[in-house]
Parts: sequence; C-alpha cells; structure tokens
Amino acid sequence: MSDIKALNEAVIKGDIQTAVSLTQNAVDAGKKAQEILDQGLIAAMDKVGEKFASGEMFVPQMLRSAKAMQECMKLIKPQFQEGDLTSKGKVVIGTVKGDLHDIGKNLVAMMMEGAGFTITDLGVDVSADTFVQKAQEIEPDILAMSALLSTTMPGMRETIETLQKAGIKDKVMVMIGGAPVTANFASEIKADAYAPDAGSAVIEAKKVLGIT
Ligand code: B1M
Repeated sequence: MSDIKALNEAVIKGDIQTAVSLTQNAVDAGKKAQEILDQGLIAAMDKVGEKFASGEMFVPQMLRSAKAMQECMKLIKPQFQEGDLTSKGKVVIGTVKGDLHDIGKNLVAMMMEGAGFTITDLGVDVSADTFVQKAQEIEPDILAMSALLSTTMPGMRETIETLQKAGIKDKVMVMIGGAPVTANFASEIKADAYAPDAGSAVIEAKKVLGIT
C-alpha cells in the first residue's frame, strides 16, 4: 500500500499517531503538500462524511478523524508559505454561529496566511455581532465566513445584514465558503466572493482586492 493510501486509512480510522508519522514520512520523502492534503487528508474526511451519513460512523469517531487531520495539517503548513513577508491584506475569519466545524476554515486560514495575508481567526460558533464588532475593531480587507451545516448558513446572511446596519458593508469584502455553500447563495445574500475550496479562496481574495 502506498504511504498516501495508508495515511488516508489512518485518518478514516482516527489513528492519530499513525497518521502523523505517515505524514512526516511523506514530507521527508519530498511528497508535495498539496498531494498529501488532497489525497491523504481531504479524501479521508470525505469518506468519513459518507460513513457518518450511512450510519457506519458516529460523532466520537468523526472527532478522532478530525483531530488526526488537524495534527497532520500542522506538519504540511510550512510548505504553503509563499515566502513573501509583506502583508497582502488583513483577513478576519471564523465559522458561523451554531457551527463547530473548523477544519475547512483552518485550511482556508492556513493557505491565506501562506499566501501573505494577515489572519485574525475568531474560531467557531461566531455570532453576527462578533463578526461585525471585530470588523469595526480590526478593519480587515476581507471578512471570511465558513459554514458546514445547511442549518447554519443563514448566519452568513445575518452577518451581512448586520454589517449593512452598522454602515460598514462597503468597507470590507465578504467572502463565504464551506461544503453546503454555493455561488448562487453568495450572490443571493450579497457576499462579495465565494470560493469552493481553500486554494480558490486565495485566488478569489486576491481578485476582490485587485492583487495579481
Ligand atoms: Co459534521 N457534518 N456534524 N462533524 N462533519 C458534516 C458537515 C456532514 C456533511 C456529515 C454528513 O452527514 N455526511 C453533516 C452536515 C449535513 C448538512 O447540514 N449539510 C454533518 C453533521 C450533520 C454534523 C452534526 C449535526 C452531527 C450530530 O451531532 N448529529 C454535528 C454538528 C455540530 C455543530 O457544528 N454544531 C457535527 C459534528 C462534527 C464533528 C464535531 C464531530 C466534526 C468536526 C470537527 C472539526 O471540524 N473540528 C465533524 C466532521 C469532521 C464532519 C465531516 C465528516 C468532515 C468535515 C471536514 O472537516 N471536511 C463532514 C462531512 C464532509 O464534509 N464530507 C461533516 C474536510 C474539510 C477540509 O472540508 O470543511 O468542506 P470542508 O472545507 C473545504 C471547503 O468546504 C472550503 O475549503 C475547504 C478546503 O478545501 N471551505 C471554504 C470551507 N470553509 C470555507 C470558507 C471560505 C472558502 C472556502 O471562504 C471564507
């Protein structure tokens, strides 16, 4: 079995120790971080999602897989640094209220940081009021929201409405994403940008700020 396949299986099993050592082996062997991420880690979480949906896996096992993925992400993070130390802009990011999923949000934050953005991560379960308060305080170029549950997506609309009420919607670019989020939903709630994955989030961020 290839190392990446074994890594994929270790993450699905929630075997943190094996997943971490296989990631370290892959990094040491010169495997590209993108390949480790896409084939080893993200593909494993997709499988975990399928197993959860079909009743083969439950929340505690999902949590162990998530922990394994987070630990492995720490090892590949350095490979995503672009090496340009001048900040491309300030980003305030968080997962919306009622939603505790943070792996995708962390990945977006990691890629953006690697691409030169300065990140303030508000964590998970962030209310519209907190997003707006932080936007007023930090004055970011981009306010980035993640949602993984269809039931928490309305928190994105609420945040945009709260930005409008506070009179600062025009001062910050709002970017949204997460598995159930679509480009249509983004335009419906008047978000400025939508990205389907972390790589595109960097591209979209640069696009809305006019950075090449
Ligand atoms: Co839950 N969960 N979960 N979960 N979980 C999903 C999302 C689900 C699809 C599983 C399923 O049923 N197949 C389902 C949601 C159904 C829906 O509403 N559509 C679900 C459910 C139902 C739940 C609970 C309600 C389960 C329960 O308790 N009965 C519960 C809710 C808790 C809560 O949030 N209030 C719950 C809990 C959990 C855990 C805590 C156990 C754990 C999260 C741990 C953590 O994040 N620290 C967990 C996990 C791990 C998952 C799955 C298996 C994996 C999510 C993940 O990390 N994917 C997930 C199934 C799945 O997605 N296949 C599932 C990997 C990650 C890299 O991808 O997050 O999609 P993703 O991020 C991508 C893109 O979406 C995008 O870029 C990322 C990288 O390319 N992206 C952005 C994300 N944010 C972005 C922001 C951007 C741009 C792009 O701009 C700002």
